[in-house]
Amino acid sequence: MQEKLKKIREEALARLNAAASAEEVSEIRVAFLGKKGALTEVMKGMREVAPEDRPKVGEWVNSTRKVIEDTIARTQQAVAARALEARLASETIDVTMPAKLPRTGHRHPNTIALEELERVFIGMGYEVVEGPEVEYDYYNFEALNIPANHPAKDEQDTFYINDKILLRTQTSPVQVRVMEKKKPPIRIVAPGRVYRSDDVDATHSPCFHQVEGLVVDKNITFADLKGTLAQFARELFGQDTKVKFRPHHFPFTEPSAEMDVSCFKCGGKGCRMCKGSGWIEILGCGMVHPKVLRMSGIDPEEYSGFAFGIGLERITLLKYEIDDMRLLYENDERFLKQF
Ligand code: 2U9
Repeated sequence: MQEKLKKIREEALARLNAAASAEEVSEIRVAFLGKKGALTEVMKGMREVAPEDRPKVGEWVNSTRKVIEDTIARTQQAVAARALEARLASETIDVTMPAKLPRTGHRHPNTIALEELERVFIGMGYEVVEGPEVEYDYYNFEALNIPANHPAKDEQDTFYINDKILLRTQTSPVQVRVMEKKKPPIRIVAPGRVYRSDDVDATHSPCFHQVEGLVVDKNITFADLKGTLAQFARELFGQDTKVKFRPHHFPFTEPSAEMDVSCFKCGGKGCRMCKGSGWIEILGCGMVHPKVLRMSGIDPEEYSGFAFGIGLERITLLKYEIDDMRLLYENDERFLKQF
């Protein structure tokens, strides 16, 4: 009997010594101390032991059980400690490693240019207003002194939803809507997407962006227009920038002009940027036509105003010296990440 118990103890201790996980220790407990375990089987055999030997044998069994139980407890602790150690080692954070930088995006060059333009006009007390891209023919043409069959409608051909509704060709309708609703003084810039039935090339796109401005108040003159746009040019292109106004024609302004700025690359001497002329065309402008004021409910006898229109892409291309407008729309990361 003693031999048998010794064998059980040695086997249990050997297996516990080799146990690598809590599950294994638990299996060993069942194998030796469980209901059908090796030691329990020995206990069941006590009936066959002579009564006088029973206390001694009982003592052997109990001491074997105690040794096995104590070893199980120690092994359990050791296995748990080892598991924790392994987990800590695998989850160690090296705080000296450089952090993974999130790939953040940035503003599109057109947006950068637009926000710069807006900043200049906001600084002069203008409000930024936006309006619908799908517009009534009335707001896009009629209210701007471009009636049916006017040749300007051919130059500004667009996409028609039906006879009365179209994709706006300019952001001027936004300003018309403001004039209808608000009494002067009005001082607004209207940025946004506009559409024309144009083929794509290096300087044209069927969808581009404008920033238009409108000022209406008492006693507004061409001098206000010149002063405002000269200041705008200096803020955008540098304090030494000169401006020049060339007479032009727009149906919605009278008189009308185009404004050039002295070339910010060569200072006016003539270079590739200004095609040798020393001047760069920037925008169109003029005094708001009295008919346009009247149609929107503003009395041209009491009020006058000036307006201007800037092609945003043109400013972006000049600012970054980009020679093809298509690059702005292709969303090629190799191009965009440069800004
Ligand atoms: C109202 C009255 C008048 C807006 C104006 C221009 C001149 C102009 C062009 C610039 C480049 C269009 O994108 S472009 O091709 N625009 O030259 N726009 S005056 O005149 C207005 C606007 C609103 C009520």
